[in-house]
Amino acid sequence: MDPVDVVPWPDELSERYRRAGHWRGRPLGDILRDRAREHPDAPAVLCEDLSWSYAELDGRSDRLAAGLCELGVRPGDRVVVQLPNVPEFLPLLFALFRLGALPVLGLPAYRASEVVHLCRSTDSVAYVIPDIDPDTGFDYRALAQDVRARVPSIRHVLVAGRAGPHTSLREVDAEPRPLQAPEPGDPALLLVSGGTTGLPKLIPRTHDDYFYNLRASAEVCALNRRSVYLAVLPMGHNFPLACPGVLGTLQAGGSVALCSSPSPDSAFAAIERFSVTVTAVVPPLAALWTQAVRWSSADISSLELLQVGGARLSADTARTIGPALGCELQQVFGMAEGFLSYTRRGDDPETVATTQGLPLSPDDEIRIVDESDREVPLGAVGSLLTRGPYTLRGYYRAPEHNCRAFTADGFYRTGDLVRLTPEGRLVVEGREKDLVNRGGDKVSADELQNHLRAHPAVLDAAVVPVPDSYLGERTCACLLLREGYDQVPDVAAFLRDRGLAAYKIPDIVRICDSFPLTSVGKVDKRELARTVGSAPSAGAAEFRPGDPAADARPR
Ligand code: OOB
Repeated sequence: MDPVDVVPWPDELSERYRRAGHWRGRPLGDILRDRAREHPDAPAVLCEDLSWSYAELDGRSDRLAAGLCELGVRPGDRVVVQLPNVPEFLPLLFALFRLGALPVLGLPAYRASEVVHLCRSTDSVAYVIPDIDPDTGFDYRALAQDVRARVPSIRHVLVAGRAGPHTSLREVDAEPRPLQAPEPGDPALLLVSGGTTGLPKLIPRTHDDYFYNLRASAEVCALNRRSVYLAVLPMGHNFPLACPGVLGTLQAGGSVALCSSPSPDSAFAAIERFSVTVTAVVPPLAALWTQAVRWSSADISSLELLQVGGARLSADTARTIGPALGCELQQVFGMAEGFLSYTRRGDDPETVATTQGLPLSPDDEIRIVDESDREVPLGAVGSLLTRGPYTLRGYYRAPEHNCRAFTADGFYRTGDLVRLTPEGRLVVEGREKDLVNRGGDKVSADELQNHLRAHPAVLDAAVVPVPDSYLGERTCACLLLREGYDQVPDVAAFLRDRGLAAYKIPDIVRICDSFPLTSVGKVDKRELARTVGSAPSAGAAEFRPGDPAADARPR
């Protein structure tokens, strides 16, 4: 990897993290190696009628690594992976880790706009997809044809399923061969940032830092060989992947069960069938499950721990979760960039309901500051800055953005507003970054505004969150129209045609005469959000995303 692509930790901190035993100098591919040696026959992956032992998952990963090598995938190459929670995801990840090639993890909801950006900004050599989304009928193979035509670096499209014009992932198979292990300080994967900029930034996570992230998370959650983790959220996201998620579970020697839909029916059936002990969801799903359990006949008594994170969980909802689902609740505040904060097992229920817990690592350094980067008094609300053994030091290939996103001494500006309780626990109070958090799905205002401004009728656009009882926030696009236009009824179709993921399509479109401005002449988003949230406009046109996969709202 070109050294200008990633920003390393300074030597003195690296040394500290090694001495503390956080960084152990082992590549992520070893997670599986150790467990396959210790208990080869234990179940590693469970999905419908399929069950793969550790030995089987290990062997499949080696064969796939060799197959990818034959295709010409080399150490340091990038491979965009856009898979739902299918078993093939896991051997693919381990194959790439072992090869030293970097998975670039996209979400299943991404469409051409997002995927082309991921492929182009990383010069990826391959793109891995499912065939068809069984719920919506969406054909990823057609998307891949479009992507391939637009991104010349993509030499292979690999399909988990029926390949159509592309290559079947099953055919990527060869006799295992010795491979040069990657350096533990090298990036192992690229995660997508929730993002506040026009195009999402990529987050390099090293073998050392991610291994620590998932191992320490597994310890906090007390995972062990008897743990059965259900992947409900898409595994391309940091939370279900490594907090502790599927990788943390495998590291602990437990079993990973996969569920393709987060609906209560599917998830509860999977919990019963596989005797799931732990899973992770976003707040709207936690609320939905808490309601749905009353009408469900499924036996979910095996569930010990429900992790909830990704967006604000109200204390009222939090208090109902444990009693309704018969399990312990854990709040998780985290980010793909690294920093994680967990309530701890055994914390009293009020602490779990009202705080986001303690930082994961004793070496997480946090500062809570005002607009001038001065620390606020203890207990006051301020912006969270952080650095530590698993928090990035710079986005991938983004030197200019990095100057703004980090302090001179390497603290990451999270964009979250937090305070500390007298016991030192974190409470997330709000956000200063310009995005809409739609129940855990992040919509960058800047990215959406740029798409909206491309519409012939749109002179300017300002995207703000509006409160929503189910998702927490919904997306409102405020538009100024060009002369001669008084409506834009086709906004949703326009955005979909531009290849935007369905969850980014505004929930509400509002035509405005002007935008409120700050004293320095910028659009005053806070004021705009306040007026939009408080008074429905007579002229407001309302849109629902056309893609039912876009949100889990019961209709
Ligand atoms: C997780 O990661 P991202 O990268 O999709 O989003 C990070 C942002 C945070 O900066 C914060 O604004 C928000 O999502 N957030 C929360 C939250 N957890 C995340 N806001 C309020 N309360 C929470 N509990 O969302 C993520 C990554 C790993 C674990 C959990 C969540």
